Amino acid sequence: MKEKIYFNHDGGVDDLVSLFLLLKMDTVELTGVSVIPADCYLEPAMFASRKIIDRFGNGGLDVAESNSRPKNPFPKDWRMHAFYVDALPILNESGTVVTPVADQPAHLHLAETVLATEEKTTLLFTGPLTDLARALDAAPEIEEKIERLVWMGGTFREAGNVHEPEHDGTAEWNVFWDPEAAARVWDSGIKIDLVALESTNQVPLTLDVRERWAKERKHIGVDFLGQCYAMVPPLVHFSTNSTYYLWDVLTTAFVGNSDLVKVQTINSIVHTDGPSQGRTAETADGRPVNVVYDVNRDAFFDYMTELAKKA
Ligand code: AGV
Ligand code: CA
Repeated sequence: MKEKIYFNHDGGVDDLVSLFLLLKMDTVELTGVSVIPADCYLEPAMFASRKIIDRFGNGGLDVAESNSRPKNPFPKDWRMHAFYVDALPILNESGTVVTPVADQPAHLHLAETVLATEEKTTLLFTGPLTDLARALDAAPEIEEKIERLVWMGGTFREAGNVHEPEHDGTAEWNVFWDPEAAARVWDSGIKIDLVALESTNQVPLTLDVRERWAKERKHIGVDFLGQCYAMVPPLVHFSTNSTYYLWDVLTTAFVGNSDLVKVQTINSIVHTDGPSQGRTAETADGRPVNVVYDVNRDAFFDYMTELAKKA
Protein backbone atom coordinates (compact mmCIF):
# COMPACT_ATOMS: atom_id res chain seq x y z
CA MET A 1 0.00 0.00 0.00
CA LYS A 2 1.18 3.51 -0.78
CA GLU A 3 2.41 5.78 2.01
CA LYS A 4 0.01 8.70 2.55
CA ILE A 5 1.84 12.04 2.43
CA TYR A 6 0.69 15.55 3.31
CA PHE A 7 3.13 18.15 1.94
CA ASN A 8 3.56 21.67 3.38
CA HIS A 9 6.22 23.72 1.59
CA ASP A 10 7.44 27.30 1.28
CA GLY A 11 7.77 27.82 -2.46
CA GLY A 12 11.55 27.81 -2.96
CA VAL A 13 13.04 26.23 -6.07
CA ASP A 14 13.79 23.02 -4.17
CA ASP A 15 10.32 23.03 -2.55
CA LEU A 16 8.66 23.21 -5.97
CA VAL A 17 10.98 20.59 -7.46
CA SER A 18 10.07 18.41 -4.45
CA LEU A 19 6.38 18.74 -5.32
CA PHE A 20 7.14 17.65 -8.87
CA LEU A 21 9.13 14.60 -7.69
CA LEU A 22 6.46 13.56 -5.16
CA LEU A 23 3.95 13.41 -8.02
CA LYS A 24 6.28 10.97 -9.82
CA MET A 25 6.87 8.54 -6.90
CA ASP A 26 4.83 5.36 -7.20
CA THR A 27 5.44 4.45 -3.54
CA VAL A 28 3.59 7.47 -2.14
CA GLU A 29 0.15 9.03 -2.44
CA LEU A 30 -0.13 12.78 -1.92
CA THR A 31 -3.26 13.52 0.13
CA GLY A 32 -2.80 17.29 0.45
CA VAL A 33 -0.56 20.26 -0.36
CA SER A 34 -0.24 23.64 1.33
CA VAL A 35 2.04 26.64 0.89
CA ILE A 36 3.45 28.92 3.58
CA PRO A 37 4.88 32.32 2.55
CA ALA A 38 8.26 31.88 4.23
CA ASP A 39 11.04 31.50 1.60
CA CYS A 40 8.62 32.74 -1.10
CA TYR A 41 5.80 35.13 -1.88
CA LEU A 42 2.46 33.40 -1.55
CA GLU A 43 0.79 34.22 -4.85
CA PRO A 44 3.48 32.99 -7.29
CA ALA A 45 4.20 29.96 -5.06
CA MET A 46 0.50 29.02 -5.08
CA PHE A 47 0.26 29.41 -8.85
CA ALA A 48 3.47 27.45 -9.42
CA SER A 49 2.25 24.63 -7.15
CA ARG A 50 -1.13 24.40 -8.86
CA LYS A 51 0.48 24.45 -12.31
CA ILE A 52 3.00 21.74 -11.35
CA ILE A 53 0.10 19.54 -10.18
CA ASP A 54 -1.77 20.28 -13.41
CA ARG A 55 1.23 19.47 -15.58
CA PHE A 56 2.71 16.48 -13.75
CA GLY A 57 -0.04 15.10 -11.47
CA ASN A 58 -3.25 13.13 -11.94
CA GLY A 59 -5.76 15.64 -10.53
CA GLY A 60 -7.74 15.20 -7.32
CA LEU A 61 -5.72 17.70 -5.26
CA ASP A 62 -6.33 21.24 -4.13
CA VAL A 63 -3.69 23.56 -2.64
CA ALA A 64 -4.21 25.47 0.62
CA GLU A 65 -2.79 28.89 1.42
CA SER A 66 -1.18 29.49 4.78
CA ASN A 67 -1.95 32.66 6.71
CA SER A 68 0.99 32.10 9.09
CA ARG A 69 3.44 34.91 9.88
CA PRO A 70 7.17 34.93 10.62
CA LYS A 71 9.13 35.83 13.68
CA ASN A 72 12.21 36.28 11.45
CA PRO A 73 11.41 36.82 7.74
CA PHE A 74 13.44 35.45 4.82
CA PRO A 75 15.50 37.80 2.61
CA LYS A 76 13.52 39.22 -0.30
CA ASP A 77 15.96 38.00 -2.99
CA TRP A 78 15.32 34.38 -2.04
CA ARG A 79 11.56 34.89 -1.79
CA MET A 80 11.54 36.06 -5.43
CA HIS A 81 12.42 32.58 -6.78
CA ALA A 82 8.77 31.46 -6.90
CA PHE A 83 8.03 34.17 -9.49
CA TYR A 84 10.64 32.66 -11.82
CA VAL A 85 9.33 29.09 -11.52
CA ASP A 86 5.74 30.27 -11.99
CA ALA A 87 6.75 31.98 -15.25
CA LEU A 88 8.37 28.89 -16.86
CA PRO A 89 6.82 28.19 -20.29
CA ILE A 90 6.38 24.48 -19.53
CA LEU A 91 3.98 25.41 -16.70
CA ASN A 92 2.08 27.92 -18.82
CA GLU A 93 1.63 26.01 -22.06
CA SER A 94 -2.03 25.15 -21.39
CA GLY A 95 -2.96 28.76 -20.54
CA THR A 96 -5.28 27.68 -17.71
CA VAL A 97 -4.95 26.63 -14.06
CA VAL A 98 -7.22 23.74 -13.12
CA THR A 99 -6.11 22.64 -9.63
CA PRO A 100 -8.25 24.68 -7.19
CA VAL A 101 -7.29 26.74 -4.16
CA ALA A 102 -8.63 25.10 -0.98
CA ASP A 103 -11.23 27.04 0.99
CA GLN A 104 -9.47 26.39 4.32
CA PRO A 105 -6.22 28.00 5.49
CA ALA A 106 -3.25 25.61 5.50
CA HIS A 107 -3.27 24.61 9.18
CA LEU A 108 -6.98 23.70 9.12
CA HIS A 109 -6.62 22.03 5.71
CA LEU A 110 -3.84 19.89 7.19
CA ALA A 111 -5.98 18.89 10.20
CA GLU A 112 -9.03 18.16 8.05
CA THR A 113 -7.03 16.10 5.54
CA VAL A 114 -5.28 14.03 8.23
CA LEU A 115 -8.59 13.31 10.00
CA ALA A 116 -10.33 12.39 6.73
CA THR A 117 -7.59 9.94 5.70
CA GLU A 118 -8.24 6.41 6.92
CA GLU A 119 -4.57 5.45 7.37
CA LYS A 120 -2.00 7.41 9.32
CA THR A 121 -0.37 10.26 7.39
CA THR A 122 3.31 11.11 7.01
CA LEU A 123 3.78 14.88 7.16
CA LEU A 124 6.48 16.24 4.86
CA PHE A 125 7.50 19.81 5.75
CA THR A 126 10.15 21.66 3.74
CA GLY A 127 9.61 25.10 5.28
CA PRO A 128 8.93 26.32 8.83
CA LEU A 129 6.64 24.31 11.16
CA THR A 130 4.15 27.11 11.89
CA ASP A 131 1.16 25.46 10.21
CA LEU A 132 1.78 22.18 12.03
CA ALA A 133 2.10 23.92 15.41
CA ARG A 134 -1.18 25.76 14.77
CA ALA A 135 -2.89 22.58 13.56
CA LEU A 136 -1.86 20.80 16.78
CA ASP A 137 -3.32 23.66 18.85
CA ALA A 138 -6.54 23.79 16.82
CA ALA A 139 -7.09 20.02 16.61
CA PRO A 140 -4.93 18.07 19.11
CA GLU A 141 -6.68 14.84 18.04
CA ILE A 142 -4.67 14.81 14.79
CA GLU A 143 -1.55 13.74 16.69
CA GLU A 144 -2.56 10.07 16.82
CA LYS A 145 -3.30 10.07 13.08
CA ILE A 146 0.22 11.24 12.21
CA GLU A 147 2.64 8.45 11.30
CA ARG A 148 5.69 10.74 11.51
CA LEU A 149 6.97 14.16 10.56
CA VAL A 150 9.77 14.34 7.99
CA TRP A 151 11.24 17.84 8.21
CA MET A 152 14.01 19.72 6.43
CA GLY A 153 15.28 21.73 9.37
CA GLY A 154 17.95 22.23 11.98
CA THR A 155 21.56 21.27 12.46
CA PHE A 156 23.76 20.06 15.30
CA ARG A 157 26.90 21.50 13.73
CA GLU A 158 28.37 24.76 15.02
CA ALA A 159 27.56 26.54 11.77
CA GLY A 160 23.94 26.95 10.72
CA ASN A 161 22.94 28.87 7.59
CA VAL A 162 21.45 32.04 9.15
CA HIS A 163 23.70 35.03 8.64
CA GLU A 164 21.65 37.89 10.09
CA PRO A 165 22.24 40.82 12.46
CA GLU A 166 21.82 39.98 16.15
CA HIS A 167 22.24 36.25 15.48
CA ASP A 168 25.18 33.97 16.26
CA GLY A 169 24.90 31.85 13.09
CA THR A 170 24.04 28.54 14.79
CA ALA A 171 20.50 28.18 13.40
CA GLU A 172 19.08 26.70 10.22
CA TRP A 173 16.60 29.01 8.46
CA ASN A 174 13.42 26.90 8.67
CA VAL A 175 13.76 26.81 12.47
CA PHE A 176 14.81 30.47 12.70
CA TRP A 177 11.73 31.72 10.78
CA ASP A 178 9.50 30.52 13.66
CA PRO A 179 11.44 28.94 16.55
CA GLU A 180 8.35 28.72 18.80
CA ALA A 181 6.58 26.58 16.23
CA ALA A 182 9.47 24.09 16.21
CA ALA A 183 9.49 24.06 20.01
CA ARG A 184 5.71 23.37 19.99
CA VAL A 185 6.21 20.37 17.71
CA TRP A 186 9.16 19.16 19.84
CA ASP A 187 6.72 19.22 22.79
CA SER A 188 4.32 16.89 20.97
CA GLY A 189 4.55 13.11 20.84
CA ILE A 190 5.03 13.05 17.05
CA LYS A 191 7.94 10.98 15.72
CA ILE A 192 10.37 13.36 14.00
CA ASP A 193 12.75 12.51 11.14
CA LEU A 194 15.03 15.51 10.64
CA VAL A 195 16.94 16.11 7.42
CA ALA A 196 19.48 18.52 8.85
CA LEU A 197 22.36 20.51 7.34
CA GLU A 198 24.70 17.60 8.18
CA SER A 199 23.34 15.73 5.16
CA THR A 200 22.10 18.59 2.97
CA ASN A 201 25.61 20.11 3.00
CA GLN A 202 26.65 17.00 1.06
CA VAL A 203 24.33 17.79 -1.86
CA PRO A 204 25.21 21.25 -3.15
CA LEU A 205 24.08 22.30 -6.62
CA THR A 206 27.28 21.88 -8.66
CA LEU A 207 28.15 22.41 -12.30
CA ASP A 208 28.55 18.70 -13.06
CA VAL A 209 24.95 18.13 -11.92
CA ARG A 210 23.72 20.95 -14.14
CA GLU A 211 25.66 19.53 -17.09
CA ARG A 212 24.13 16.12 -16.56
CA TRP A 213 20.59 17.57 -16.64
CA ALA A 214 21.47 19.58 -19.74
CA LYS A 215 22.65 16.42 -21.52
CA GLU A 216 19.45 14.59 -20.65
CA ARG A 217 17.08 17.43 -21.41
CA LYS A 218 15.28 15.44 -24.07
CA HIS A 219 13.30 14.08 -21.12
CA ILE A 220 10.79 16.79 -20.32
CA GLY A 221 11.09 16.25 -16.55
CA VAL A 222 14.90 16.47 -16.62
CA ASP A 223 14.62 19.66 -18.68
CA PHE A 224 12.29 20.98 -15.95
CA LEU A 225 14.98 20.25 -13.32
CA GLY A 226 17.56 22.07 -15.43
CA GLN A 227 15.29 25.09 -15.94
CA CYS A 228 14.50 25.31 -12.22
CA TYR A 229 18.12 25.00 -11.09
CA ALA A 230 19.24 27.60 -13.64
CA MET A 231 17.62 30.21 -11.34
CA VAL A 232 19.87 29.73 -8.32
CA PRO A 233 23.64 29.98 -7.75
CA PRO A 234 25.72 26.79 -7.72
CA LEU A 235 28.70 25.95 -5.54
CA VAL A 236 31.81 26.78 -7.55
CA HIS A 237 34.90 27.85 -5.59
CA PHE A 238 33.49 28.20 -2.09
CA SER A 239 30.12 28.31 -0.32
CA THR A 240 28.50 31.76 0.07
CA ASN A 241 25.30 32.82 1.80
CA SER A 242 23.34 32.33 -1.41
CA THR A 243 24.89 29.01 -2.57
CA TYR A 244 22.13 26.54 -3.31
CA TYR A 245 21.87 23.01 -1.91
CA LEU A 246 19.24 20.37 -2.62
CA TRP A 247 17.96 20.66 0.96
CA ASP A 248 14.28 19.88 0.36
CA VAL A 249 14.80 17.51 -2.53
CA LEU A 250 16.99 15.33 -0.30
CA THR A 251 14.24 15.41 2.34
CA THR A 252 11.67 14.36 -0.25
CA ALA A 253 13.95 11.66 -1.67
CA PHE A 254 14.35 10.27 1.87
CA VAL A 255 10.57 9.74 1.99
CA GLY A 256 10.70 7.84 -1.30
CA ASN A 257 13.90 5.90 -0.62
CA SER A 258 15.35 5.78 2.90
CA ASP A 259 18.27 3.62 1.69
CA LEU A 260 19.98 6.79 0.40
CA VAL A 261 20.88 8.04 3.88
CA LYS A 262 22.14 7.22 7.37
CA VAL A 263 20.15 8.14 10.47
CA GLN A 264 21.07 8.56 14.14
CA THR A 265 18.92 9.44 17.18
CA ILE A 266 19.79 12.68 19.00
CA ASN A 267 18.09 14.12 22.11
CA SER A 268 17.59 17.81 21.51
CA ILE A 269 15.90 21.11 22.34
CA VAL A 270 15.05 24.18 20.26
CA HIS A 271 16.33 27.61 21.35
CA THR A 272 13.47 30.11 21.04
CA ASP A 273 15.08 33.35 22.24
CA GLY A 274 18.23 35.42 22.06
CA PRO A 275 21.17 35.28 19.64
CA SER A 276 20.90 31.47 19.20
CA GLN A 277 17.18 31.47 18.48
CA GLY A 278 16.27 28.72 16.04
CA ARG A 279 19.25 26.59 17.07
CA THR A 280 18.61 22.88 17.58
CA ALA A 281 20.97 21.65 20.29
CA GLU A 282 21.84 18.23 21.66
CA THR A 283 21.03 17.71 25.36
CA ALA A 284 20.80 14.45 27.30
CA ASP A 285 17.27 15.14 28.56
CA GLY A 286 15.97 16.60 25.28
CA ARG A 287 13.37 14.92 23.08
CA PRO A 288 14.62 12.26 20.65
CA VAL A 289 14.72 13.07 16.93
CA ASN A 290 16.03 10.87 14.11
CA VAL A 291 18.68 12.91 12.35
CA VAL A 292 19.69 12.19 8.76
CA TYR A 293 23.41 12.94 8.99
CA ASP A 294 24.88 11.26 5.90
CA VAL A 295 23.84 10.65 2.28
CA ASN A 296 25.09 8.66 -0.68
CA ARG A 297 25.42 11.67 -2.98
CA ASP A 298 25.66 9.85 -6.30
CA ALA A 299 22.76 7.52 -5.51
CA PHE A 300 20.66 10.53 -4.50
CA PHE A 301 21.26 12.41 -7.76
CA ASP A 302 20.62 9.22 -9.75
CA TYR A 303 17.37 8.64 -7.88
CA MET A 304 15.96 12.13 -8.41
CA THR A 305 17.02 12.28 -12.06
CA GLU A 306 15.42 8.88 -12.79
CA LEU A 307 12.20 10.04 -11.10
CA ALA A 308 12.18 13.13 -13.30
CA LYS A 309 12.46 10.90 -16.40
CA LYS A 310 9.05 9.45 -15.56
CA ALA A 311 7.39 12.78 -16.39
O1 AGV B 1 17.64 26.34 5.01
C1 AGV B 1 17.24 25.63 3.91
C2 AGV B 1 15.78 25.94 3.51
C3 AGV B 1 15.24 24.85 2.60
O2 AGV B 1 13.93 24.51 2.97
N1 AGV B 1 15.59 27.19 2.70
C4 AGV B 1 15.90 26.79 1.33
C5 AGV B 1 15.31 25.40 1.17
O3 AGV B 1 14.04 25.49 0.55
C6 AGV B 1 16.17 28.45 3.18
C7 AGV B 1 17.51 28.87 2.61
C8 AGV B 1 18.75 28.78 3.21
N2 AGV B 1 19.71 29.27 2.38
C9 AGV B 1 19.09 29.66 1.22
C10 AGV B 1 17.70 29.43 1.35
C11 AGV B 1 19.57 30.22 -0.01
N3 AGV B 1 20.88 30.44 -0.21
N4 AGV B 1 18.67 30.50 -0.97
C12 AGV B 1 17.36 30.27 -0.78
N5 AGV B 1 16.85 29.73 0.36
CA1 CA C 1 12.00 25.20 1.70
